Order: sequence, then structure tokens, then C-alpha cells
Amino acid sequence: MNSGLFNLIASGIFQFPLMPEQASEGAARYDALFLTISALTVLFTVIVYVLVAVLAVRYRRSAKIDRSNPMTHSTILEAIWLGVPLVLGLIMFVWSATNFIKVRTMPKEGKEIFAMGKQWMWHFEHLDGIRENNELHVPVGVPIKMTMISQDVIHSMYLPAMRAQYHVVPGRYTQLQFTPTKTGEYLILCAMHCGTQHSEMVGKLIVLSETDYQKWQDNGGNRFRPSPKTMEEAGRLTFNEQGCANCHTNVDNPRAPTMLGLMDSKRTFTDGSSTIADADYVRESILNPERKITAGWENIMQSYHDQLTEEEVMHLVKYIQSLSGVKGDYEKSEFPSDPQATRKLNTTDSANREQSAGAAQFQQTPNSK
Ligand code: HEC
Ligand SMILES: [Cu+2]
Repeated sequence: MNSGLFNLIASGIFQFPLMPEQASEGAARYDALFLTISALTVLFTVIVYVLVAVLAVRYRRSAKIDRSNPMTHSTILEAIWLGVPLVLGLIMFVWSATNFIKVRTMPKEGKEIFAMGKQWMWHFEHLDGIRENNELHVPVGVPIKMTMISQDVIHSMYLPAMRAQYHVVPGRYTQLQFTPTKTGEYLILCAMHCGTQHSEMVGKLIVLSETDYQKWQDNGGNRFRPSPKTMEEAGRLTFNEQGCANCHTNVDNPRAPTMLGLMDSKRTFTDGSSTIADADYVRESILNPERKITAGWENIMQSYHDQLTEEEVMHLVKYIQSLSGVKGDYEKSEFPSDPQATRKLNTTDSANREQSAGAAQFQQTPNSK
């Protein structure tokens, strides 16, 4: 219906400067309808007021107008003023209804997101467990299906650039769908007056390209984790994240031997045998440390067999190789009081959480049922 007009609008010619960007699959369709209805409203308003003005001037009392034979009835005129609005009204109705059905039909495939509204923030959870506060990352071109609920009062999820909005109420799940078509950052608003800080219930919808989204997901949703540029750097990250640095410091210590200068050095083992440390030896020491126990230490290192991919082991080997010459480039010279600390820091979206102003509030308040 109205496809000529629709195409004009879809091509952006009618992108009204006051409207938010069109960044979803349904946005152009929505704008076409909205602007058409607005244009018709303006048009009829103008017609009515111009007629009022013209007739007021023409038929003012002092005007010399022939008033002898006033018209009482005109079928044609009535047919026009009833018929035209009727047809237009029906067109608007069918057009709106099809649009509405499209918008409210949830996609069978796509990405599911759980959203929670709370005074005054948005909390999102992805199926893979990644959680976000006041930020939502989605891939471009994939239908997004949101299941939403409120922890307190009625809110309303509003994504202007997606032309998507729906109520978020306590005690019942509601749904919202959209398919982003453009990468970028867009607003997340609350369209329900939900309390004093309602206007601050603002978040960011971040639409990423397929590859960027994959990267973001691989980082566990942590945008702030540096992405390594070299194998050596990747190895250093893994070394710290896996907690290797909690035992292996830049000097031999009672807990574990240092990695500094390990490569190409002679290692002697508790059974009296010895070898020159090469890449293969380091790999074996990581995956099966119990096979060769370095003399002077105990067999306390766990096997990383099930925990590291061959790629990660390769990165570690490269990193340990890089430590053979350079002294002092090695992190953590003291024991941290909590050996698990490094791990904990890196396993979740902690950086995201700290970034979010409402985060603490969210964690402290139990479900206000
Ligand atoms: C709980 C402390 C501990 C942790 C954690 C630990 N190691 Fe070890 N590691 C040791 C000890 C003790 C030895 C020496 C005894 C042995 O050979 O098993 C050792 C030996 C090694 C060796 C051989 C060193 C030599 O002197 O020949 C390498 C290589 C190594 N570890 C790498 C790693 C890497 C990489 C990680 C992290 C993925 C790691 N270790 C995690 C305690 C630890
Ligand atoms: Cu709200």
C-alpha cells in the first residue's frame, strides 16, 4: 500500500530533522505512517481554518453579497466531505493495523534478551549469562526479542532510533522486538513517568557489527578488557587471568620457580634427571606439571589440561620465551593476599558493573516484591 510514498520516505528524503535516526528494520515503515498521518492532519487543519477565514471575510455583515437564495443542501458536497475522510480513515486504519501486527509479532528466530526495569535503571541479561547495566550490546541485522519485567513500578522501554517502545510492568512479562540495521550508539529511554529520577533512566543501545559483537562476546561482555595485539601480549593476559602470576613471580620463591630466564636454562628434577627448557618442556609443564617436578619445589601446580586451549598454551609459551632476556618486565613480585583475586576480577563484567551508576543499588536491594 502506498508503496511510492513509502519508498520516498524509506530512501530518507523525508527524514524529518526532528526525528531520531532510522536504525531499525521497521523505522522507515513507522515514519512513513507517522508522517503521512501528520501531513493529513496539517492539511485538513489548514483547509478548515482557511475556509473559516475566507468565509468570515466574504460574508461579514457589511459585505454586499447576494443572500436571497441560501443553499440548503448539496449531495455532492456532502458525499465529498464524508467520502474523502472515510476512505482516508480506512486507509490509515489498515495501514496502522498491519504495522502494529508486524511490530507486535515476536520473531521466531533471533536473539533473546532479558530486560529488567527498576527505579531508575535498566538491567539486561543475555542468554550466555553476560549482564549489563544501562547498556545493551546487540549485533546488527539480527532480530532482537526482549522479554521485560519491572522490579517496582511501571516503566516503559523506549528505543527511539529503533521506533520500538513497550510497557515494562511488575508481575508480568512483556515483550518487544526490533531488528537493528545500522551500527552505532543509540538512546535507551523510559517512556513512563516512573518517579522523581525518571528522566535519568537513560541507557545506551550499542549496535555492533557481526565481528565486533563476536569480540565483545568473547571478552565476556567486557569492553574494557584490552584486546591483545601480539601473541606475547595474549600470553601475558592469560598468565595473569589464569592466576599463574600468583605463584610464579619475578624471583624464585618458596611457592614456585620464576619464569624469568627459564627458557633455554638447565632444569633439574626431583628424580635427578635434567633437561634444557624448550617450548615443548614449557608446554608439558603447563599441561602435565606432575610429570617433571623441578628440584626445590613441590608438586602443587595443578594440571591445566582441561582449562587451556592449545592456542592459549602457545601464547603462554611465547610469553615465557619473552621473559628469558628482559628482567623486571614481569608483573606481580609479591604474593597477593587473595590468590583468587586476579581470577575473580576477570571472569565477569566487573568493569561494566563499576561503570554503571546504578549498579550498587541493583545488587544491594533484594527483589522488592
Ligand atoms: C599453585 C601455584 C602455581 C600455579 C598457579 C602455577 N604454577 Fe607453574 N609451577 C608451580 C610449581 C611449584 C612449579 C615447580 C614444580 C613443578 O615443576 O611442578 C611450577 C612449574 C612450572 C613450570 C616449569 C618451571 C621450571 O622451573 O622448570 C612452568 C613452565 C610453569 N610452572 C608454568 C605455569 C603456568 C603457565 C601457569 C598458569 C597457567 C602456572 N605455572 C601456574 C606452581 C604453580
Ligand atoms: Cu522508568
